[in-house]
Amino acid sequence: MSEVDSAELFQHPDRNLAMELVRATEAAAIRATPWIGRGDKNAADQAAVDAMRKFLSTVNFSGLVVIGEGEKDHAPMLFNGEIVGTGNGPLCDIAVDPIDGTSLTAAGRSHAISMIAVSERGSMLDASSVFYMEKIVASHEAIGVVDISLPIGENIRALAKAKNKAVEDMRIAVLDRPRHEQLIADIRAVGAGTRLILDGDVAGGINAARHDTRIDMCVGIGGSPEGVATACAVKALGGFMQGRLSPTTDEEKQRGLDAGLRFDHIYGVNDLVSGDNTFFVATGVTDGELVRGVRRDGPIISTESIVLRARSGTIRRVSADHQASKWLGD
Ligand code: VTB
Repeated sequence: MSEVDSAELFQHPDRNLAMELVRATEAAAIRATPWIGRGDKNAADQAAVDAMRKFLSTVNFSGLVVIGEGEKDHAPMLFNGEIVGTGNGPLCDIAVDPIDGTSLTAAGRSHAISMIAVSERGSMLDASSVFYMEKIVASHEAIGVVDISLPIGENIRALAKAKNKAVEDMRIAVLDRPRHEQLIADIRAVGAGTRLILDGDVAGGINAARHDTRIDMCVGIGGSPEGVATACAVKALGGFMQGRLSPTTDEEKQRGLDAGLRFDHIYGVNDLVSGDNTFFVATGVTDGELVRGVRRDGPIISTESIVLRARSGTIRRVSADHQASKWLGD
C-alpha cells in the first residue's frame, strides 16, 4: 500500500458502526428479559427503550431518529426527530425498535428481537405518515425475476425456478392476519407452504433474504417503518425487496401525499434507503430462527446478535457472555 493510500485510510477509517451499536441492542434485550412472559408489553418495551437509549448515547455519531417510538408527545424517548449519540462523528439516520415483538415478549413467545438500522443522514425514507406497507422480500435470485405487481403464484413459480427448487419446497413467510386470508390461500393454491408469523416481519424478511434459511420469501402487509429497517438489512445481504404503501384511510393517504410519499410507486430497496452505507444489528430477545434469545446460566447472561454492514457485505454473528452481576440494578 502506498503512503498516500494508507494516509487516506487513516483519515477515512472504514468504521463499522454496527459493531458499536450492537451493545445497545444487547442491552435492550437483556433489560427486556425479566419481562418475558409477564403479560406486560409496555413494561418490556420501556425497559428496552431505556437501555437502548443509554448505550446509544455513548456512540460517536449523530443519529437522527427517523423511525423511533413515535411522535414526541407520546414517546418521551427515542421519538422521531430526536438526535442520539455523542454528536461527534458521522451524521446518520437511525431506525430503532428496542423490541420488535413486544406482544411476543409479553406472551413468552419466540421471535422477538431488538434492532437498530443506521444509514447516512437523509438516506432513509420517512414513511411515518403511512402506517402500513405491502412488502416482498427474498434472496438475490429474485432480482429481475420477482415483481410485487405480479400475482403471488407467479412470483413463487418464478423464484422457485431461479432457485432451482420445486414449488412444493417453497416456504413463504406471512404475518398471520385476517387481511392476508386471500394471500395465504393463493400461496397454498400454487402448491407452496406458508410459514405464518405472529409478529416480527423484520426478522421474517431477513430470513427470506439470507441464503441459508428455510424461508424463501416474506410477503404481505406489515409496518412501513419495519419495511425501511428491513431494507437496511437486505442491502447488506444483497437480497431483493420491494414495497408499496398501503394507506387505510383517505386522511392517511392525504398525510402521505403531503409528506411527498407516492402510492402508485413500487419502492425498491434503494428508494427505501439510498446509498450503500447501511448498517443493521439485531439481538435476540426470545429464541428465533434469526438469533437465539437471551439466556441466563448462573452468573452469565449470554446474547446472540447479527451485525450487518452493506458496504462490505459482512454478516457477523456476535455471541457475548455478560456477567450478570454487572447488570443488577441500574
Ligand atoms: C408488523 C410486525 C410488527 O406490526 O410490521 C406489524 O412486523 C404490522 O402491524 O412486529 P399489525 O400488527 O397491525 O398487523 C408489528 O406486529 C408490531 O410492530
